[in-house]
Amino acid sequence: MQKYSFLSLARNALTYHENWQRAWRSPDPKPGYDVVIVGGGGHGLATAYYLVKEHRVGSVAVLEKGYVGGGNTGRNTEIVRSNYLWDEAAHIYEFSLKLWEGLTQQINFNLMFSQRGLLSLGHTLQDLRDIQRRINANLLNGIDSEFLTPEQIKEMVPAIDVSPRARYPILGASLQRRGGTARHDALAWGLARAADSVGVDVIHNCEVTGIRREGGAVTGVDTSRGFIKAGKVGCVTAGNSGVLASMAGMRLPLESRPLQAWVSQPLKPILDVVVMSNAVHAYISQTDRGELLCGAGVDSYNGYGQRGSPATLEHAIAAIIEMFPRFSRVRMLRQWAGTVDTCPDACPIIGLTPVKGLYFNCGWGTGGYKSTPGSGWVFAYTIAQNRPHRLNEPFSLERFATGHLIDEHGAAGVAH
Ligand code: FAD
Ligand code: PYC
Repeated sequence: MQKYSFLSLARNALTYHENWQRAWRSPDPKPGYDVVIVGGGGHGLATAYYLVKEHRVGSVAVLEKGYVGGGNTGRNTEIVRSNYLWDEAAHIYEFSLKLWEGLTQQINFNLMFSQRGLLSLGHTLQDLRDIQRRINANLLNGIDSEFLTPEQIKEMVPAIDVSPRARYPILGASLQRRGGTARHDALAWGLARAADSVGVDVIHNCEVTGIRREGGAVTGVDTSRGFIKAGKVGCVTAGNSGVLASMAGMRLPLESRPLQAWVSQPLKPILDVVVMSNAVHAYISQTDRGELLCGAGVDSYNGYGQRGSPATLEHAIAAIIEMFPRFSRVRMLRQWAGTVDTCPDACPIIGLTPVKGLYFNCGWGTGGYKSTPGSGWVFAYTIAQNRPHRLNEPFSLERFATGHLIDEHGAAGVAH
């Protein structure tokens, strides 16, 4: 790993970073690769890294139309947890959480992974029943989960209003102590460097514009930098997955919607746990810089614009202020949005397609950041072995024909 002394940092600053060593190369595309991964977000980069590291695939490229992490990976609210309801989902998210627990060391890049704990609040008796059911299901799967009373919540989060007169009275919560946050751009940079270090070509400004096929099998991709031959193609393009699928003559059961977030001006430390409320469509944590980092549910219309509507934003801010009245005078610093790809059952699609050599990993919707390492690991397995791993077998495209849906709307964390 590179080491920088204070002097070298100062010298680089004064020379406008001209001689700053790149963390990963910036190669031109080669004429062909064994595997091409479309999409330089966390999932695509992790897939490429594990393809080489675990499966010794000879030549791999990641093609990114913009810059690494410029999609949802660099726009999310950094929440990592594994407290999903159904076994299939719980297994893959817990597998991912275990990978997170060793990832900083594995890729030798500080991801600022902070298992500060995550509260999911309940405001009605039905919320409490759902919370209790999910806690029981989590415990049966070996996932840490516990119930907190309003008094215990208040002790953990002194800034919150748990009084019965509150507009959204807080009746209880589940707590996953191993849940928390990790810095999202560190994940993108760390995975790009890790993939590069095992020989993956990470290629920026290279938009895939077509997927070529011959006799029902993929032969390569047309890009803004010319045709690139490929034995196999893995598409990991989140909100743009429907567009990629149509290039291969397919339709996926996905909707692309805006999901927005915002941060406040920096404050002194006041909140050292993540607080989510699915029922009021809002959630909040505090970053290491002191900003309150908040988010809303998805906007209720389809679109590819990375913008959210003021109505959704206003609703979520109002809900947060109801729960934390003392934040009412805090100033907002900036707001942004991403385009999330949601499936009807709020679970991803990870697997083979009817086109030989073409694979899709998408549909993570509002919740794929936490699964980045696990998703990359199973997708690399699927591409290398041309069959799903047992962890992603339930998430095949066929489930929309067989009816074996895995309804995780309740655990999705944000409403959609
Ligand atoms: P992306 O990071 O979007 O990467 C896909 C890449 O594909 C993009 O960089 C894009 O430029 C590229 N691409 C698209 N089309 C092409 C093309 N034709 N050619 C080449 N490249 C192409 N999840 C959580 O678990 N916890 C959270 O707290 C959380 N909060 C969120 C908050 C917001 C506001 C948003 C928007 C999302 C949130 N998510 C969260 C969801 C999470 O961010 C995503 O599920 C996850 O980051 C998806 O990663 P990815 O690598 O699949 O996609
Ligand atoms: O999946 O935990 C989640 C989440 C929180 C905010 C957005 N997604």
